[in-house]
Amino acid sequence: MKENQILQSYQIAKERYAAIGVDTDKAVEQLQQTQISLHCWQTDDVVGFERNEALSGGIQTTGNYPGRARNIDEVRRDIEFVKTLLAGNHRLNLHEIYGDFGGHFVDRDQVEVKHFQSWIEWAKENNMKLDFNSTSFSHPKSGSLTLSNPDPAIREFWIEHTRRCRRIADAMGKAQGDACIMNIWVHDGSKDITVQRKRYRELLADSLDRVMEEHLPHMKACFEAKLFGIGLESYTVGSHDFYTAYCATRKQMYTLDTGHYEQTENVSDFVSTLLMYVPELMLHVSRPVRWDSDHVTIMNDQTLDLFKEIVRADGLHRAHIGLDYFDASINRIGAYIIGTRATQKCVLQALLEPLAKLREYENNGQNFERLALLEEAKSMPFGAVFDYFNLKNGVPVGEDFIPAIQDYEKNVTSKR
Ligand code: RNT
Ligand code: ZN
Repeated sequence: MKENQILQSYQIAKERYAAIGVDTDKAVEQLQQTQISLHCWQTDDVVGFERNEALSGGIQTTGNYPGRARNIDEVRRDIEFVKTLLAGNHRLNLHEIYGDFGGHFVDRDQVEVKHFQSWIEWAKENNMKLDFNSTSFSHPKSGSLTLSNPDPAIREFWIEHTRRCRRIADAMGKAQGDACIMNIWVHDGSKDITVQRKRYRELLADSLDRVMEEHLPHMKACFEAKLFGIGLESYTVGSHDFYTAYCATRKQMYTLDTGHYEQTENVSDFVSTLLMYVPELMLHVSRPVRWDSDHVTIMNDQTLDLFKEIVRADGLHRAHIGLDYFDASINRIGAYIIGTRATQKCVLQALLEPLAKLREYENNGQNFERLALLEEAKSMPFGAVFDYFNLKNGVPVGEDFIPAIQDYEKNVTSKR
């Protein structure tokens, strides 16, 4: 598309939105400030650099599209390229298994800040802030229970791991002058019926309390709830109700992964309650197809509703946005861009909602008018605003990112 066409379209869109009380310049500026935490594990199908073994622990990738990043340099190169195609300034979300272990085996209870020093430096050079995750899966001691394991030796191993990860996150946060958000997700659960549901939940709460004992001011922990894991279908220790109660009583951040709900549930309805009782939200924006399948995020009703609900609840400043999907069946860099752009499109549409007018109608009992405006808002020219946002940032507009990714595939990933 020609630059002047994009600018003209934006002017027309701006006037249309202004007529329903929406300031598009303001929405573009808010979108500019909205950072998305890019999940490093999209580059290599959640393998990491620890053992180069297959993924285990309730999650799975499917597909073997060529070009997977095989080492730290390839992961970095891919992310540097991804950055060039995205408007805005984003973060990088690392898992512990992506440490710079220098060719040595470093077990999870031995990991230290030094294993992430080169990431801290790389992030600084690339003007990216880091987020972090402890890694409880893909390990001989993972089994079906980690932090909630009744075996003291195994439980202590994972407590030590998670404590060390908090210290690493704190060092990252300190270096970047902005809190590093560390996600704690453990797959703990049971394949078949268990008669000791409460016992494992008590153990998990106790382990987490112990993990959180140390005062670390440059990091924030968040706790990810889940419905079930593959091979752990009957019971999940860290269920939604468990973590809602845990985060509410401990005043901690809750991680809402859009893949972790029943397919017929309206995930966005959880937002307002959570925002009342937990300090902040971490979002793992994903796409479940039939189950928690971690398909590439797209601009669908579920993702749109999620961000609309956050904006309607005046909660955008209390929500941290991260991506969490891993599709190994298509170009992985392309998957990154599709998912990030889709998330931005949803955030933008939420910001462009004529909320003041809608609230006014609702307060006056004008329910026909509310529904009519909600319907009309759906076909407003948000695409022109999104194109302008990308143009302004000097990144490809519309489908122009496709050839850029094809070139990168030709010159880089296909040679791996
Ligand atoms: C798994 C969780 C978790 C992981 C990442 C790799 O169901 O969603 O967030 O996807 O930690
Ligand atoms: Zn997740």
